[in-house]
Amino acid sequence: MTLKALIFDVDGTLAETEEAHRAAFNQVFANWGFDWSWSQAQYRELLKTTGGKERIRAWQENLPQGARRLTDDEIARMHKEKTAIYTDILAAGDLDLRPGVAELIDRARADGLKLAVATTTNLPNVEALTRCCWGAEPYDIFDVIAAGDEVAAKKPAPDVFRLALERLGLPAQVCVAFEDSLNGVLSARGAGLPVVVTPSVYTDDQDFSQAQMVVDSLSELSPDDLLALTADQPA
Ligand code: XBP
Ligand code: MG
Repeated sequence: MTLKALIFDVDGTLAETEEAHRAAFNQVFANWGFDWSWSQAQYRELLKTTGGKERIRAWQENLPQGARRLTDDEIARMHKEKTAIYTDILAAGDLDLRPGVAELIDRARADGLKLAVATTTNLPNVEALTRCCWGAEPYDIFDVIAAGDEVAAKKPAPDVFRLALERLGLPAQVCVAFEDSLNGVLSARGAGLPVVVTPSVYTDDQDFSQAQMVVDSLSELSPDDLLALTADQPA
């Protein structure tokens, strides 16, 4: 099958964003008067729950009996504030794309491939990232974006990759997904996509045996590697 599109996860794949997310969560907790502060070791575990609202809910489940807990409405409000803090951090900071990302996207565009995003994070965070890393708006870089709460079930469910495929108007066999986490690999594979994994700082201990390819960085990926990935797919 001929390669037609590349579909990218955002956090951990395009850039190492999770430290900025963690800082934003801890800041919003402090703003709300909680003494919760997620360490890097705790966050590594918490990241296994995808989605910020879902992550806060999962955290609350393990609090001692009688501890103050947020309602779903409060979590939604808190998460909105967390998004504002995160986008401010990116606007003020100098986050870089991971090695090879910019070059792969430039090459794909020049070769006439479509580019898409399939992410658990929400659209304002994708905007913050493309502004910070490319100095451009998301739709200047990507043809299609499937994000956050647009789907009922977040990764590892296949919904967000299926939504990206639907918006691309393409079957999975002519696309390649890029991920950094096991939940992302399960989601992409569930949608029928071949997956290339670049493990990130928070996912480097995960099992990627279901991925078609695992590389330290996308600069290691040759055009022939990409073509081989779709050639292997059943018609
Ligand atoms: C990563 C996530 C996100 C971020 C936080 O998603 O699980 O939840 O950690 O973002 P992906 P939100 O790698 O699929 O982009 O707080 O906006 O959910
Ligand atoms: Mg990710």
